Amino acid sequence: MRDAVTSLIGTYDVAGRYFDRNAIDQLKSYFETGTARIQAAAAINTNAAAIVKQAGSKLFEELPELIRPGGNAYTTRRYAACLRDMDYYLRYATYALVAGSMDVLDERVLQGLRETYNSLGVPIGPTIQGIQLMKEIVKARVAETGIENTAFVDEPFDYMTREFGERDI
Ligand SMILES: CCC1=C(C)/C(=C/C2=NC(=C\c3[nH]c(/C=C4\NC(=O)[C@H](C)[C@H]4CC)c(C)c3CCC(=O)O)/C(CCC(=O)O)=C2C)NC1=O
Repeated sequence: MRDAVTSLIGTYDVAGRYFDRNAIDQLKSYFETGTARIQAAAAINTNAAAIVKQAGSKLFEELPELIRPGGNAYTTRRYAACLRDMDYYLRYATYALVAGSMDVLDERVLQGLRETYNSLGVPIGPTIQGIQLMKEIVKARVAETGIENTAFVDEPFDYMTREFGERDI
């Protein structure tokens, strides 16, 4: 698993090169945004259960067929599995935010996920909708902590959406 710094070192080491201007700019940006990223992760951590619950309620309000007989989140067991998955996405999003790298998502979350979902009939479109709902809730919470530009918060949620959605052709 890599973070922004170790990936950069990896790239330059393979080429046997010192950090150039481009690398220095990337490092600067990583450290300059460090406090905000940690603050965002802290805001998510203390509210994780509420964020998942809120996003779940909104998702089932928008797509009530999911929790009706025949829906994939119907029955208490599957409902709970769905919210647990949302919790996974949220927790790993915080790791990626802190790492400044999406690598952890590839390695721990996305690998093989589409196959698992397909084999269980878990619909990917609605899952992505749930991930996007969490993004909006998280951004609002992060904004409440006084961080003005919350654009960086989008990255892990959009990355999961893109990678997960893209492979579902
Ligand atoms: C940390 C990485 C990680 C992920 C991401 C993960 C996902 C994951 N979700 C699963 C199931 C599931 N996932 C869902 C999710 C949903 N159903 C819906 O209709 C909604 C759209 C959606 C919630 C948003 C459901 C309902 C199941 C249970 C399906 C079944 O057993 O029939 C399963 C099958 C095994 C199990 O039930 O535990 C896995 C492996 N596991 C992991 O270790």
